[in-house]
Amino acid sequence: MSHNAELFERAQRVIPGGVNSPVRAFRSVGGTPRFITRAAGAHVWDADGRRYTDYVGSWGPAILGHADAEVVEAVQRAAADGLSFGAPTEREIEMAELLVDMLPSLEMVRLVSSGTEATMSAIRLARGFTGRDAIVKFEGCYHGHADSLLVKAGSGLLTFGNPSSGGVPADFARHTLVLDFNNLAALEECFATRGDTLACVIIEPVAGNMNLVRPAQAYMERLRALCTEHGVVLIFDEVMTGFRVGPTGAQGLYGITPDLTTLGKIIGGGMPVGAFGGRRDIMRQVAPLGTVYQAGTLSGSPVAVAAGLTTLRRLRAPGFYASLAARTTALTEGLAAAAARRGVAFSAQAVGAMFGLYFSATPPQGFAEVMGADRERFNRFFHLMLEAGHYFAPSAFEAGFVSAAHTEADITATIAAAEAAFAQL
Ligand code: HOZ
Repeated sequence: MSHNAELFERAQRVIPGGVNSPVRAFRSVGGTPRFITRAAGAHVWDADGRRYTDYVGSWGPAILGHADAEVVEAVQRAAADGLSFGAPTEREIEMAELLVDMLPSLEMVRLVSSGTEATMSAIRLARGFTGRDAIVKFEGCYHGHADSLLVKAGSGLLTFGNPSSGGVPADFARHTLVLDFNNLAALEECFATRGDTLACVIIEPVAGNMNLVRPAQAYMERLRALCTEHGVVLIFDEVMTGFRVGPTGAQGLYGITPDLTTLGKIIGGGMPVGAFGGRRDIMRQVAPLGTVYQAGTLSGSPVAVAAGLTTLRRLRAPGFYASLAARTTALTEGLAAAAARRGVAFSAQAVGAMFGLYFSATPPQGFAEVMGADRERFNRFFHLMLEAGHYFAPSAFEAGFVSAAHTEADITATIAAAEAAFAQL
């Protein structure tokens, strides 16, 4: 039995499903999860000593590559001075100042410990600010696992949602309306009938939890206009896209200014950090200034903030994003060309350093099209690539990530392996 299989068996005796986050269990693709023992640059190693070129990158944070020397050193130095104080530190101010400087829509920001905390808090804040209860999210967008966000569409276009998880009271889901991503008619109808009762709309501006789905520019512009018209707080969940699709996230890429933004992943440089921030008048409602309560013992952890600060500063190097985007596009174009040579219906696209792979002739525009792609083929492709030493997300519904540590040789080797895999599908 392989070490990975032994560890999986052992893990399942004491951890639900053997994992601390469901997608890691490989349920979607089948087979045995790889237990990672170490990572460096663009590579991870598993318990059997096998090396993989990694396109998960800790689901986004590893934009500089794994175990970047400067980030690791910053963490070690911070840790030597104490792990956590439950009191403010100067480094938190530096982090907030840097975020406000890097992202023009942020006037004030609060640090938390995860993306889930960030979105949950942003929604409470939007409700507190507007005095309204109803919120809008989009089918296929994921914003962490807070109760009001684990909701799927109801029976009709404008009926409130149903829980998508056990343990979520139907009464909570009742306040969440779920719309179809990129569907302009549904958006117009929603605002025409309920616009003045909505506290907020929360959206992944480039959806990264139903594979990768790009928004239509006109759709995003109309969404912004409708929110302004009806006094609805527009929340961009940039936990995944923030500092990933470009230096100013998806909001910079599409030229849309949200009222609030949630961040995570990259801003922690691999350590647990999240943040929510935006308009000063809204952020001033957060306790202790305002009535909206939010708190955390480990919020602004000095060690995590050290990792995040070091990472964010490195992203400001001239040409950083251009070269990262070029490498990501080289991957997606190379994969698409390899599939075409092998006659496989496949498409791929990159947005900055984030990408989507689809076993369908063209990239999907929304949730229904994502669901229509050939999942069985993806699963076979995933396992062939894994066997060949290339680690993609273990689900057809996740986006992929390229880091600054991926070399041209890494990308070329992945494309060559993919061509061999396509030939076997
Ligand atoms: N939230 C991630 C999927 N989009 C999974 C995180 C994990 O399993 O580490």
